[in-house]
Parts: sequence; C-alpha cells; structure tokens
Amino acid sequence: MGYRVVVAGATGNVGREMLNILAERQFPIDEIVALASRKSLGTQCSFGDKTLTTKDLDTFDFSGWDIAFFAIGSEATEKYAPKAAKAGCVVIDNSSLYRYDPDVPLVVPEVNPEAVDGYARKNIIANPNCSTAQMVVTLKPLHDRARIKRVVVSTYQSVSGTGKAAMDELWDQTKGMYVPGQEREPSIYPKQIAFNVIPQCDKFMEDGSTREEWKMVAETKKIVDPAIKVTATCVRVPVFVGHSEAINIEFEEFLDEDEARDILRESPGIMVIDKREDGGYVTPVECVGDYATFISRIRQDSTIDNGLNLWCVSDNLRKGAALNAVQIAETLGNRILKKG
Ligand code: 11C
Repeated sequence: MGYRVVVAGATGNVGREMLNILAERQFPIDEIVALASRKSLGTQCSFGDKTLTTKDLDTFDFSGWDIAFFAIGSEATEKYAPKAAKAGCVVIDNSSLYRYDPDVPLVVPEVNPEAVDGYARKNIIANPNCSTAQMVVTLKPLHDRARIKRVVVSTYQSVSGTGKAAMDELWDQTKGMYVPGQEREPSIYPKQIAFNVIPQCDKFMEDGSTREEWKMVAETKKIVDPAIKVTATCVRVPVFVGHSEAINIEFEEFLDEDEARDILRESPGIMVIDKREDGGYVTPVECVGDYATFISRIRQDSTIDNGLNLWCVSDNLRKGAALNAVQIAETLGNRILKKG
C-alpha cells in the first residue's frame, strides 16, 4: 500500500523535477495528482512512463490525501497550505514562507532527519533554499568532527533558481548578442545576465545584504547549529542549472585537509572529486541531473589557525529543491507515516 500524493505547481521547474524524482526513486504511491494554477490548467506533465493532466489547485479538495509537495511560491502557499494541512494532508513546502516558523521543521534529511518528528504542530514541513541545502550537507559532518565557528561563502547561482522565465532571458540574451534585431533588454534580472555576473540574488534588505544571503545565514543556524556564524555573498551567473559555492570554514579545532576529505567521502549525499590537476574538480554542467552534492578543491586555509577552503556544486533543482523534498517525504514515511 502506498500514499496518495499531490504535487502542486507541477508545471514549474521544481514541480516537474518533483514528479521525475518521485518516479525515479519509486516512492510508494497509490494515487498521484498534479495541480497547477488556472493559467496552466490542462497542461500535461510526465510522471515516469505516465502522463498527468494538471487539475485546478484553487478548487482541489485535499481531504484523504496523505502528502502534498508544494512548489508554488510563498503567496500561493499562504493561501493553500493551511487548507491542505487542515484537511489532514502533510505539506512539504518549497517556498520560504514557513522556513523560519519555530513550529515548522526545516529539514535536510542528511543533517537533521529527526526534525521531521515535529511535523504535526502545523502539518507542514519546510524545504530549505537551494544554496543552503548543498552547504549544510557539506558543513554537518565537518561540524560534528571539529565544531565550526564561522563560514564565509560566495555563491555562483544558476538562473534556474529564479525560474523558467529567467532561463529564457539568459537564452534569448545570449542569442541576441549575435543576431542583429534580436537583442533582449534585462527584464527578469536588473542587469544583463548573458556574459555577465550579477551580485544580487533576491531583494535587498535594510542592512545591505540580499534576502538570499540572509536565508543562508538563518537556515544554516536552524538546520545545523545556531552557534555557527555565516556571512554570504550571493551572485547570479550565466549558468542554466547547478549552483556553485566557494566556502571558507573556520573551526574550533584543527582539521587536516586529508581528514576532511576522508570525512566528506564517507558522508551521506556527498561525492568528493578532488584531484590536484587540471580539471580535477566538478563544475555545474557536470552535476545536472545528479543527486549528490559534489565537493572539490579541499585545502587548508593557512591565513587562520583552523581553516579550510572548499568548492561545492549541486543541481539546485534536485538537492536544492525537489530531491530534498522527496527525501523529506521518505524520512517522514520511514519514521512516522509508515506505508508501502
Ligand atoms: C535562487 N536560491 O537561486 C534561489 C531560489 O527561497 O527557495 C530558491 C528560493 C527559495 O534564486
């Protein structure tokens, strides 16, 4: 016996990946429904070798459904998640709406699987921001060994994190550089993204940081340890899929680079590819479609007592969103809602 599963936002970048990953991982499903907003109603979505036709999120009755994956943005989540939760359906939400709510667990199953046990307070579990997910999978095993004091992270984030329209903008702007008359002005991003980098992901906050940077700080504290200090600079780069991060970590205790490499090799969700030679590291185009968070360039930071530098790359639509959401459902299933 399996679950009755809802995917809301099934036509977006993340919703489509959720359907792919549920099928790939053979999540135990008795019945599945794909929901979309009115403007995408009737769109067809692939689920393994089946095709689902989207139904209307606005009129959907969540009663009798076990788990709903939400990939619909904060505004729509605010409207529909309480409705689903009240009907007894556990919402696994990809938006940022509930992440900082003390009554909602924020879960990365390799890091804090036990947190799902608190799901019943609101019947909602939050999925983290993509740049946080890959970073905390990396930090947790190192923190367990040598206690992290401070993290300095710079991100190189792909346009798929913004959505399909941003992918189109990069594509069209790139073409427009070569084809006279097809130039495209920035509309999704505040500046040109093709052949450029933009030091702004999400909106600015009062202190001069962006919301994306703030999320990396707040979410790392909630998921791993409130004592860890994080400072982030988040940058959008002209890459379609795959977020990269240069991470500098300061520990309480000395941690040798070889030991760090061994620890990461043994850690769940991580693949270490770290050869000190040309090309002996992973780049975003190589991580697309994969489940792992890839770690390369592990090396001592000799400018501080207990420091390491490393390079971290992951498919932001998978570990950063859809895969993590499905792993949360698997964890919930194994620990609590046993079926299948
Ligand atoms: C980006 N990380 O790349 C964002 C996308 O809070 O879930 C995901 C935003 C979020 O722009």
